[in-house]
Order: sequence, then C-alpha cells, then structure tokens
Amino acid sequence: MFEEFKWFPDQASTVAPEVDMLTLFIVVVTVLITIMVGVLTVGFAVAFRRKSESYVPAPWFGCVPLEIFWTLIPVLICLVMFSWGVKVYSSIVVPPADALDIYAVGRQWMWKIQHPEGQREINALHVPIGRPVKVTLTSEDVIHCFSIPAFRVKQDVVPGRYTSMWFQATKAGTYNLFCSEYCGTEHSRMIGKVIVMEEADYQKWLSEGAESGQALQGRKLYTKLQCVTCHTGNAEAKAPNLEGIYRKHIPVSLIDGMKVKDGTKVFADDAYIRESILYPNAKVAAGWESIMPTYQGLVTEEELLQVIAYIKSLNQGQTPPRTEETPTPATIQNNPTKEVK
Ligand code: HEC
Ligand SMILES: [Cu+2]
Repeated sequence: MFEEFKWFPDQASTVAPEVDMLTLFIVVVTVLITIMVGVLTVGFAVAFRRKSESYVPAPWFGCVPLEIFWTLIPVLICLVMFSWGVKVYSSIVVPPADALDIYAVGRQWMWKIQHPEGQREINALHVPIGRPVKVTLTSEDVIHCFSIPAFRVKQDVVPGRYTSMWFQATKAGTYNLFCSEYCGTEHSRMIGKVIVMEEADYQKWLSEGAESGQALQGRKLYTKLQCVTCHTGNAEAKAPNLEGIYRKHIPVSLIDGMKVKDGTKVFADDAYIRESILYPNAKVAAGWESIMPTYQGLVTEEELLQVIAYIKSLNQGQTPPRTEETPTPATIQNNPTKEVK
C-alpha cells in the first residue's frame, strides 16, 4: 500500500527544484522555531515555577539588547523567505518570449486542449521536453484550476477571461493534470495526463491526425462568420483592417460607451480581440462606427481561440477576398462535384 507513497510528486520541470527548496526551507525554519518555542515554554515553566507559597520573583524591567535580538532575527528570516519567494514566483509567472503557445479550455468536467499546429486533445496534454510551454486558459462555465503537481504549477481558469501559465518540462514521462478548484459534482474526475515527449516524438505526434492548423480553422470561421464582409482589409472597408494588429496599440474613441481622450490606446492582446468579438461596443476603434454585431452565443470558447490564432497570424495583404467560397453544407449538397477550398 505504501510502495506508491511519495513525500513529493516527481520533479519534472525547471521550477520544481526551486519550489521544493523554498518549501523545504520554510518547513524546516517553521519546525525549528516551533520546537524552540515548545522547549523554552516547558523549560521556563519548570525553571521559573513558583517555588513556595510566599515566593515573590524579582521584578524585571526589560532588556533592550534582547528586544533588538528577537526582533531583528525574525525580521531577517522573514525577509529571506520574502525575497526568495519573489524570485521563485517571478520565474513561474513570466513566460519566456519564445514559449510554445498552447490553449486549454476547461468545462464541467474536462480539459480541451488545442495546439497551434491543429492537434486537439481532451484530458491530455502532449508537450516536448526542454522547451518552454505557455498555456493560455479559459473556461466555458465555472472557475476551474489547471494544476500539474509534477511541474509545481497551477493557475485558476476563469470564465470570460484569459489567464496563462508556463513551464518547461525536464523529464520525459506521464504526469497528472488536475482541476484543483471545486467545480461541481464530478470535479474529482476532472483529471488528465501530461505526456512529456522527446522533441522528435513530439514532432511526430503533432503531425499525426492534425486536421489542419489552428489558424487555418480560424480562417474558415473568419469567412463563415462573415467577418470578412466588413473587415475586407482594403480602402473601402467598413471596418478596420485586422492585418498585423496583434500586440499593437490601437487608438480607441469609446470605452464602455464613454468618450475617451483623443489618442487613448489599448493593447491588442488575446483578451482585447476576444472582447472585440463578444462585446464589440466595449471598446470602439477610433474613426469607426460601432456597427459590428456581437458574436455572443454564436462562437464557442474554442472557436474564439481559433479566430484569435488566425488574426495573430494575419500579415499584411493576407485578408481573404470577400468572394471566397465558404464551404457550407448547402453548397456542398448543391454542387457535389465542385471543389471546395
Ligand atoms: C458589420 C460589420 C462587421 C462585422 C461582420 C465584423 N466586424 Fe469587427 N469591427 C467592425 C467595426 C466597424 C469595428 C470598429 C469599431 C469597433 O471597434 O467596434 C470592428 C472592430 C473589430 C476588432 C477590433 C479591431 C481594432 O482595430 O481595434 C476586431 C478584433 C474585430 N472587429 C474582429 C471581428 C471578427 C473576428 C469578426 C467575425 C467574427 C468581425 N469583427 C465581424 C465591423 C464588423
Ligand atoms: Cu474543474
């Protein structure tokens, strides 16, 4: 029964040893201080016990060196914990710029994962060894928490918002992926596996069964959802050109229906693009009418991620022409021999 027992889960990421060292340090210091306080309490109770009915102890008016000693030492210990904690925390929170982008959507009760190359998986996450991986997270329903104990990382997954986490796996193998935020009846079964593979195996896995890239899926949606009728990318367009807007600063005229100062800009990250699609009037791009319809209820969180991946990949001159065929079931039925792109 105890063969499986481990004090700590595997250390399988770059931050795992750092987190463990810090945890160990805090535990050891806490235990030592607890023992010291316990021993002193009992020892003093015995040493300074009331020795007779008439015994009156000598009055004690304090001791400045002692006060300084027992203030400074705990302060120093706390500062060490604090600065060490900040160092470890910041290395966990800030992803390296070259990190691989992976997207995960949580829902009651499963994890749905998309790779930019088009692979999709449920309750499984394949990652290469030795490369930083950033996971952008969102939820379709309630708050979940994406937790990989062997990597010592966990991050809340919140509906209506993108959060992210990153890690770099150091050991090939299969590890647990948990939801660690109570999210309903079957929360305890919201369990997946993280499979860490050698780079070559990972590349092979990526190429197997990927329908088509995430951005390509997004491109299909871009025509299917009629985005292209307004965002044509040319001079007569009724809507801003979306080519190259990702991670640019965009001038806006209205925020939540309120006029803002000329020259106010917002940062076009994933969250901004998601908001532009679901709540087009939340921020209106300067110089444009707010005629964009909301796509709330028409796109799933997964499709949103695909559209965002597409907009991310969209470079100058790449907006598809408005006339491009959109493969809808109707056209396929009517023209069975016609080739659809
Ligand atoms: C009826 C025309 C119309 C349609 C259809 C439309 N949009 Fe828009 N879109 C606009 C207009 C006009 C703006 C600028 C005003 C604003 O920000 O609301 C805009 C703004 C945006 C922005 C912010 C751009 C920026 O420069 O700040 C994004 C992103 C966007 N749309 C994406 C989409 C996507 C994706 C679709 C399809 C799912 C879509 N739009 C469909 C008209 C449209
Ligand atoms: Cu959950």
